[in-house]
Amino acid sequence: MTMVHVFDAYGTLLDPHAPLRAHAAALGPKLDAVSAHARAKLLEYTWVRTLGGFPWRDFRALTEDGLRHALAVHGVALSEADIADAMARYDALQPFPEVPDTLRRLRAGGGRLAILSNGTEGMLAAALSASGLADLFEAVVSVDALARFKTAPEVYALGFSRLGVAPGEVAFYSSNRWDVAAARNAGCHAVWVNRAGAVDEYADLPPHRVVRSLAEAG
Ligand code: LAC
Repeated sequence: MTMVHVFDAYGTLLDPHAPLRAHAAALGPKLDAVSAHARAKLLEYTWVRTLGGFPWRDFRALTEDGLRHALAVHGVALSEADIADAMARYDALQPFPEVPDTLRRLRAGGGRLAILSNGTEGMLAAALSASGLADLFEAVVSVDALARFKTAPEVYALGFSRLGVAPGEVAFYSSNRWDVAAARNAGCHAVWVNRAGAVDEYADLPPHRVVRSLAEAG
């Protein structure tokens, strides 16, 4: 059976911390804390809003909500122009260093590649175009069509139906351990891209495989 390689986008293929690194001078020593807080809040908003059935607010809007909360909590003043600049940079995120070669290798071997992401269709299209990776994927599936975020099972099911495959035919790669747990729960071959050497969790839904870099994929 030929597996279809399905990737999470932010944090797995694309580095989501670059937009704030571009404002390192203004953020000073709080850069890492602000960026981590912004990402954590973004994810919390996706889970809470999906769980509660809140009115739809897409990933771009929640990214900005998380950023503004992080700046307020850490007492950092970033001008409106700088916030707009940081948000624009989410449309030009670059892949982690090993990603382009890995994807090309998988494609050259006849692999089918796709993305399943919380990102909006617009954000994903822009970032993939900016990084020159767009042509490598047969499908880029955004949650926009569902108006629900991961870890809702419908999100993973949307990926399977768009690709016309059974869950067991999907190798799903994510750097987010919670996303790996959800993919495993949905029936995928789940691969945790643990670049940071994070401590394992969700012991009842273990990854089938753990890699330290996407270069080990395949
Ligand atoms: C995504 C986020 C969760 O791309 O990283 O879906």
